Order: sequence, then C-alpha cells, then structure tokens
Amino acid sequence: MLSDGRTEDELFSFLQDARRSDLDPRYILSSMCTLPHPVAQRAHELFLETNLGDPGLFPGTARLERLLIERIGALFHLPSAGGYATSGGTESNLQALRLARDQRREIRSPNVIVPESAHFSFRKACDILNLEMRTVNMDSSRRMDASDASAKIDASTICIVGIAGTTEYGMVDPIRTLSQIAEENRIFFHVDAAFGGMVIPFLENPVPFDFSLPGVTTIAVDPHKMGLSTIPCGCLLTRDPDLLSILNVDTPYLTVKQEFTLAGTRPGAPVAAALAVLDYLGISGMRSIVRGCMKNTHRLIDGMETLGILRAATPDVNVATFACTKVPDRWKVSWTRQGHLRLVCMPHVHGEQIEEFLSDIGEIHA
Ligand code: 0PR
Repeated sequence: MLSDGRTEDELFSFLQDARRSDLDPRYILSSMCTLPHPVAQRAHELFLETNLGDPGLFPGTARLERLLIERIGALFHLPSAGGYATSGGTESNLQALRLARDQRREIRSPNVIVPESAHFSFRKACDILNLEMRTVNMDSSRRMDASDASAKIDASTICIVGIAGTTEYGMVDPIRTLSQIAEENRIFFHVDAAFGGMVIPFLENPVPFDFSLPGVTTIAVDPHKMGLSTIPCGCLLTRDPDLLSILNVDTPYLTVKQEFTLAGTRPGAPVAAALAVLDYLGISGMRSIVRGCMKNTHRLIDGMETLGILRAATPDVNVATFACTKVPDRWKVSWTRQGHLRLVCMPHVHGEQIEEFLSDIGEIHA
C-alpha cells in the first residue's frame, strides 16, 4: 500500500537494503551485461530526463543518437548506415523481422530461417509478427550449417538470420556464406551481433560479419553488453538509411510527425552513455578491453582443461563452455540448453577472479 510518504533517510536505507541483496558482481560469470564504464555513468546522469521519443524537445540528445549510429556504422564499414537506439537485442531483432515482413507484404505465410542457437528473442518476434520460424541445424563447430539454411529457403522466406556471437557458445555463424545465399535468393539478411558486435571489430583477426558483406541488410548490436554502456541501450543498423521509414506511423502532436521506433518514450541517457564510452576509449581502448576479455576466456579454457574439464566449444568471442556439472556455490554461473557450464568473461571479470574460480573448482574436482 502507498504510505503517507517517508523520510529520505528511511527511504534510502530501504533502497540500499534492496541493493545489498543484489549479487556481488565479482562472482557473476553468467551475465552478458557488465559494470558501466565511469564515463558512461557520468554521461548517463547528465541526460536523465531526456526523451528521444520527442526529439524536437531534445535536439542535442537526438544528435548524439545519430552520432552513435554513425560511429557504429563506421565500425561496421558503412558510415552512412541508418538506424536508431533500441532498448536492446530483443527490440532490434523484432524490428528487423518487422522490416523484413513489411517489405514482402505480398507473401501470405512468411517464414524466417533462424539457427538453432538463436536467442529466444526470435521466438518472441516470430510470435508477435506471426512468422513461421524454420530452425537450422548447427555444424560440428556449433555454427549455423549454411547448407541446411539454404535447403530450408522457399518462396515464402522473408528473412535469414545469422548470429555473430551466439548467446550460449560464443560462436560466429558463417556470415560470409549466408550473405552470399541471401544475395543469390534476394532475401533480407539480419545479423544478430547483439553481443559480438562490440567484440569482433576489436579482435586481432576479426571475422567478417558486417556491412562489408554485401548481402547483410540489418545488424543488431548492444552497447549495454560489451559496449560498457548503461542499460538499456541497443542499436539496430540498416544498410539502407531509408529502410526504417517503412515502419513509420503518424505522431501528429509530437515535435516530429512520424516515427518508426517501437517504443514511444525512449531514454536518451544510455545513448549518451554509449557514445561517451566509444569516444572516450576509442578503437585502442576498446581493443584493450576486448583483448583482456579474450585473454581471460583462453586462460579459463586452459585452466579448466588442465583440471580435466573439457571445453564444449572453441569460442570466437568471450563465452566459455564446458562439460561440467558442479560449480562451487558462491559463483553465479549459467547452463546451456544442452547442459554445458557457461561462463562469460565480461570486463568486470578480472584475471584474479578467473584464478580464484579455477582454484575453487579445482578443489571440488580434485
Ligand atoms: N541476441 C543475442 C545474441 C543475445 O545474447 C541477447 C541477450 C539478445 C539478442 C537479447 O538482448 P536483450 O536481452 O538486450 O533484449 N543475451 C543475454 C541472455 O539472454 C542477455 C543477458 C544479459 C542475460 C545479462 C542475463 C544477464 O544477466 O543470456
């Protein structure tokens, strides 16, 4: 029940109590989010009340959103890409499929080709948009089997989805081959790089996954994951800067007369935060963060295998998986649908924690 109000001290001790029940991030090895970078926090605070849903009131913030899309577009080899800041991967994936569907309105029972490894957001999107989801098998490396994808395409296929950095095993699908298949069949090709989009460009040997491949139509990427931004900040990028306009609805009483976004009110704060991190760290700063995460991932795999706990995959990004069923209690880990132990080496997971984890798990597996 709503009270008659309470003192600020009382209120904040109540809030801090709740906060103390949240888990200590040092022991969280299951999350694809991380502690926001200090410049992200500072930028976020500066933009608290900004609403990108009515951009005419916040032209400065709206400019930052355009800059964020431009920066990521350039990182993805297409500075002229279109796009906007979403609430995260789920919204980006939903909007991408919506674009694909609305481009092919003449198709009566549309289907989408999605790898088995896809994030569950595709299930939600297909449900909402009334699309048939055709699931593609994995190959032995846990990447999408491109020939199975090809075999599942028919005249009612409106979209192929590839994943650059799978949620469970950290694999990058054969995006180049899928791009060719999409081009040959003239089908919309969406790349879900929600996780990998802020990792792959900063690797020593990046695999092609972006607009450098001519078949790629749209890309989802989340600054609130490896971009060290505050939550919520995802981005949907489109090769054609005008593509999103097919989703336009009239918004007669706003400062802009049409919008293509899913949400109406949209926070500017995490967008400013995402841009702040990218501009502050730059390419070399991001490379160094990604290098650290990959180093920890490889050390974790080596350390576990030395203990006799074998890897389930050799990942392309910072997700490590193992044939293992027991983990010491204080560590927060996750398990894949196939029952593998899954550990994500996010920027908040430092080398010391990896060593501590290895020593803890070594004790129970001795
Ligand atoms: N696409 C991929 C490849 C993803 O990994 C995720 C989320 C999404 C799309 C959906 O993104 P949003 O959750 O931003 O809508 N991957 C993580 C997952 O579901 C998200 C996550 C983050 C989960 C932190 C737990 C957690 O503590 O596993």
